[in-house]
Amino acid sequence: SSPDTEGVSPELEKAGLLNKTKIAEGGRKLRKNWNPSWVVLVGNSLVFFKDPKSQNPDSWPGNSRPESSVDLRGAQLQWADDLSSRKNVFKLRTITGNEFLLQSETESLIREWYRTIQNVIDRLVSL
Ligand code: I3P
Repeated sequence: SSPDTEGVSPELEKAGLLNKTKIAEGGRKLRKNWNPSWVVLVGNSLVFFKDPKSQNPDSWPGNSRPESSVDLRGAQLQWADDLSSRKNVFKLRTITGNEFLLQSETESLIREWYRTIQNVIDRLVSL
């Protein structure tokens, strides 16, 4: 890591490949566009990458920077199989009204993501 960031990288909690689509921006509905995304839960944020190789914060901003990131403070999670023809889908809504669907073919995997993100959201409420 560079001298600038050494020792200040927040703890990496979880990382993996999920299917993602953004469905609303500031409360305004968007057209779905599902894509695989490398998702990293780090500190209070969920960070999305196109490149699965750059999950390590020490490499930011290396050859592959995050595509976007989401502040989990005040965010809401809910299962959303009603919002997609896909199975194993949940919706993440940010406090700013951005909405994402996250999906995996593997039920155990998506349940683990849900649980872990919900834990972070709950932890932030009590801070
Ligand atoms: C959408 C695309 C999405 C689908 C969405 C379609 O069509 O097929 O994959 O969402 O369904 O509208 P287009 O490519 O023409 O935009 P799911 O895969 O989540 O079902 P929806 O409109 O019912 O959300």
